[in-house]
Amino acid sequence: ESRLHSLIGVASMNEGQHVTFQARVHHIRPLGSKIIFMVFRSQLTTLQGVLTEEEGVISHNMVRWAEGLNRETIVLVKGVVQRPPDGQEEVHSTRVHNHEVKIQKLYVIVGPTSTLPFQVEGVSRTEEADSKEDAHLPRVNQATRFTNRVLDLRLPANQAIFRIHAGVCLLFREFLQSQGFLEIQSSKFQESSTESGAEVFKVDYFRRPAFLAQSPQLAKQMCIAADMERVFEIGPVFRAENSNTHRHLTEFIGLDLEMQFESHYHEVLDIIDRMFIHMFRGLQERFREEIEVVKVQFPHDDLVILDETPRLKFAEGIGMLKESGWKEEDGSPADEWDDLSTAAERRLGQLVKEKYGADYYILDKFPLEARPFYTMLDPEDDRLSNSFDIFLRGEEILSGGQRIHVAPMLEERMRAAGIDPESMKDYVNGFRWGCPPHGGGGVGLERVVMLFLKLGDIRHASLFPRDPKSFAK
Ligand code: ATP
Ligand code: AMO
Repeated sequence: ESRLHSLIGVASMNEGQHVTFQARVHHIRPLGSKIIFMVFRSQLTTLQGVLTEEEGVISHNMVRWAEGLNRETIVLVKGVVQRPPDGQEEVHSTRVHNHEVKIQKLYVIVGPTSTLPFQVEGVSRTEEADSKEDAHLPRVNQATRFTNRVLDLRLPANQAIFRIHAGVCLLFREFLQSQGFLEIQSSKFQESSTESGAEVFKVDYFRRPAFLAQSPQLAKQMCIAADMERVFEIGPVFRAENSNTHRHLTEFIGLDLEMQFESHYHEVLDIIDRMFIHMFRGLQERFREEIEVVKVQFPHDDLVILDETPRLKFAEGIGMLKESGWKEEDGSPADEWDDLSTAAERRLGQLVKEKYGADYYILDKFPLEARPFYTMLDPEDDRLSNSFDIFLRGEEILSGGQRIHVAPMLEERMRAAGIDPESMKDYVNGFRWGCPPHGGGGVGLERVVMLFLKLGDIRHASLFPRDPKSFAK
């Protein structure tokens, strides 16, 4: 067992306890010539330490030396937990703790050897807090933070975001495993494209062309044709879309699932709905501390999840938009045969929130033309499809639906989309050899994290984000 205490543990200890911990120097503030306050930071936690000159115990030189330490230095601290005098509670914390540490010994483990491009301490508070405290610190723009991402990731809010990021994967996997789904990992080298809308990245595969997978769509369907019944995958997805928006990355993590169903594709939708409820409630219960730390930097209201998720037909959604006075000039045609634009999605999200009070809802029965070739037609109206999108705070987080499982119909739809079935022979053979009725969906992990925490920009939800501007010199 480690002889070190964790900073979060120290923050909840009783007065008088002797502690030893390792942390970064987050902030240093002198009080007169004999006292300095040092704020220590470790992951989500910050805690104040106080070093006081004391005859025969802590020398004047020791205090001066400590005051001169660089921020971000990793130190080993020995001390005693005490209550700060009233009015001297730590003010630089992401969350205020009622205790501080009286520093008895301080050792440097390692410090920065070059000037930091910005100070973590200077960006770890909201705009509001910034204006009150430390107005002297230089403002740091987002670009500087992203080009120095390692330093940026040290922010307590970022530490919390990536725990929640892992939590989304954990809850997705946990729920699907409990429902008998098998976890798969499909190859990212592909022979052809999979999603009609998005562009593919071409790679040189021993001088033959290959493509990076735009989704595990073909592979997960082939697993159903191979009798695996229920599968899911968590893996990278590549899209060569030159979309410089707040919600598009060129590489993101896809949470995909595919399953056989008995009689209706709503069996798939029901599983997906229960999965999301499990995920959002699980995040709210198990990641409370992380959510609060994120809120310090990205203020937001908790997500509202109803016991019964509103399910609307696409045409009903368009009807609500039209009724609210939505016009073509507002961003997209309010037409039941066209896909929704981002602006229309958001407006519809507001309307659903006003009507049902929900931040999370389902839109079913999309127009066939707005969907990829593999989507099953609605047997009652072949201008529609058995497919759905799911929205969180008014933006798309999932696309899914029933797939065409009969070869002749699939081949016809491929030709109509300008795809030669022989160019995707391995895929088409899966159906020629008999495949059960099935459906599934795909979620963008970073979108879920961004919208759940209202981060405003998908880059905040990606460790080292890749977008169309990446690798530019
Ligand atoms: P899909 O699953 O359909 O790919 P998506 O969430 O990736 O969904 P897109 O289909 O790429 O999003 O786009 C959805 C909407 O977002 C489009 O209707 C379009 O209006 C908008 N959009 C996409 N790219 C851009 C862009 N570069 N600039 C502005 N809006 C865009
Ligand atoms: P789709 O193309 O809608 O569907 O993608 C599924 C989900 O992935 C997310 N997403 C993205 N996230 C970040 N950056 C992007 N550029 C990006 N593009 C999409 C969205 C979207 O809802 N094969 C189907 C899924 C299926 O039917 O199973 C597919 O890939 O959250």
